[in-house]
Amino acid sequence: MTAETSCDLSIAEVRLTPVLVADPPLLNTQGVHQPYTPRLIVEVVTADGITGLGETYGDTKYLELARPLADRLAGRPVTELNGLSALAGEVAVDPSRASGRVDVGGLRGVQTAEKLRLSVLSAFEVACLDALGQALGLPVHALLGGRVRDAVEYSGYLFYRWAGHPEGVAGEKDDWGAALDPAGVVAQARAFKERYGFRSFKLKGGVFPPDEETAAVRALAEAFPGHPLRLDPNGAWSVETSLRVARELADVLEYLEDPALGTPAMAEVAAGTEVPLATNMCVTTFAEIEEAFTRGAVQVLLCDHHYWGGLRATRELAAVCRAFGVGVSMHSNTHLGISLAAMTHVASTVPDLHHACDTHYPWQSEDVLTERLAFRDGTIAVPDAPGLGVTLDRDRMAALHERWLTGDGALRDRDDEAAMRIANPAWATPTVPRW
Ligand code: GKR
Ligand code: MG
Repeated sequence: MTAETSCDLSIAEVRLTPVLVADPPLLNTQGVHQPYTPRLIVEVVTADGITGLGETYGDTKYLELARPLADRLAGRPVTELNGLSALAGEVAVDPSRASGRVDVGGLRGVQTAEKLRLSVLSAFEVACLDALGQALGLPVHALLGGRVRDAVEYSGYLFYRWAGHPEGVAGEKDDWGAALDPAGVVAQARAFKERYGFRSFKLKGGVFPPDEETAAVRALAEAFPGHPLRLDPNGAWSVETSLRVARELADVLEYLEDPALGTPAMAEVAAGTEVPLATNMCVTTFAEIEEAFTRGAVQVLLCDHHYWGGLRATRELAAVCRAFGVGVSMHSNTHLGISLAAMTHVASTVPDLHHACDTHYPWQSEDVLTERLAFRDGTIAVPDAPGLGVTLDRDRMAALHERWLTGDGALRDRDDEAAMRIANPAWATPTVPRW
């Protein structure tokens, strides 16, 4: 844009498209991933016809908030991001959706009305930044102050998994095979390294008894000497078990992630081990920071720009972490390329990002983009194209939306416990600590 040109950055239209994305049978403390996971694609269209993209959780409780927020945006400029936060705060949340408690199994931390709003807001903020970047001819990272690295490193996110979804459940097939023991986990890590070049690995734990998961991490350490390793049982262990695992794996772990549930338990574990503790569960809101940081419960905070409210909030969080000497990296849940691009832009601007970020992206065989983001040597090159640097493939998005419209309505809300009950009718998400 030259100095003489001007453009109308006011929002003319907001389009919301819920989609169902194929997801493999990945195991966690709650159960197993459904064959399809809901995501929401947000398009913010300016008066000049520029379309910015955002993505967030697509479950009904998020859609219920996204719709009224979308209705309030018409006529507002995409530059008014602080105003956007205020608008999101005005959207009423059905109290039954926000328990204020950590959800059972705790995968998304405490469920408050504010947290649900922030998760929705994040997609609108990213879409506005994408539109603004396109209008100015600048990448999103430039709007956040500029990148301090050319590529963002990601870790290979290993999961115990079945070869396929339970018999009789419709779902997409893949060639990863099962991983249910140390040999299976190592084979999965080898495939991840060959396909994507990952140089560090995280194992999702809380699935098998801790000794089995400890053995899997040992096997990874032997197979990949020098590679940073993490184990994340999503709070499934007692303080005693956490301390035992930390002792047994102290020489190979980069960090132990959410071994026990909640700040008091994490603080007790932290007091008894030199192994750093990371979390994406006990600190998922600004209100939870003071207690956790002053008690030394957490040494690495895994930010998820979805639940912290966007890319600018992620940078604010990184500044708070810096002040307390707490490391920062990125958490992920099932997501598509729009979110991976957003994560990559913001991660590229955080100076003291010393750990490879998490991503589920390799597990997603489908996307709504014309071109998938590609990992090289375990990293994603930071895009310098205007905006997020990604292009929506409308046909692909329409196909995934069609699945949302016509598929099993129960899949519109992710429920790993229900998915597990199909294979094991007696299954109930274990109360924590399980071990
Ligand atoms: O997708 O099964 C999963 C993960 O357990 C995810 O839900 C978690 O939020 O990856 C996440 C984590 O690090 O806890
Ligand atoms: Mg985690």
